[in-house]
Amino acid sequence: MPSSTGENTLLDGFRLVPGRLDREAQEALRDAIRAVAVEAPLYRPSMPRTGKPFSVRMTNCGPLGWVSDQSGYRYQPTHPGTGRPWPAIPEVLLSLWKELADYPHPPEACLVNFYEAEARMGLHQDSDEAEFAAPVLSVSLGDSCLFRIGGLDRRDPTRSLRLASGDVLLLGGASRLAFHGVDRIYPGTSTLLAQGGRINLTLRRVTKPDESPEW
Ligand code: MD3
Ligand code: FE
Repeated sequence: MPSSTGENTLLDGFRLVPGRLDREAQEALRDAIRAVAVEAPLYRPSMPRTGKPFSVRMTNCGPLGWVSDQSGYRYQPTHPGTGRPWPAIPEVLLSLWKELADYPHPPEACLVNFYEAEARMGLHQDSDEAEFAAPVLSVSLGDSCLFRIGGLDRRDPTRSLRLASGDVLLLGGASRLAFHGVDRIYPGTSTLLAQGGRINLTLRRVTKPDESPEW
């Protein structure tokens, strides 16, 4: 049965785990992501067609990374600026996936989104992957945000939720293809990042697994 947490109904497969990471775990993950961003610097993607810059800066870790530029959205094995392979996904994220994803293969991409105070992410669907049987697992770090999630049609009603540092969100089942976005950042709501801002990490399976071993 779909869960109902307010005025509207959330799609089946949506699960919020508030405060899953304590402060110490958040600090360790922050430091691991800082190391990722040294090897694979944050860059500002642009919109397909228009070339309009995103307000969010991004990087990736894992065998594949999600990129967007004037020619379109895609997954690729290398950083668009350096041409080098993306760094490995930190172990702590792989263990969260094993614990929570209920999916027998590892994630292939971890998109790192960095939001400054004014950054936003418009309502969209995540549909550039070939495998939708796996959930998306998201971890929030730093300042809180106002997250919005709707249904499978852009015009469906939406619900707004505040996501805080250490929260983990799972989008499986029907919710995997729900429209969602980030309406605003609440500056000064966390001390995790000395300069402020919000980091969101999303783990994804991109390709359909073949007959090879499960891990
Ligand atoms: C619901 N990121 O990277 S995380 C994205 O906070 C993205 O940076 C937002 O949307 C962020 O694509 C939201 C939560 C999230 C991630 C993936 C989803 C929610 C989702 C996929 C399907 C439905
Ligand atoms: Fe998304």
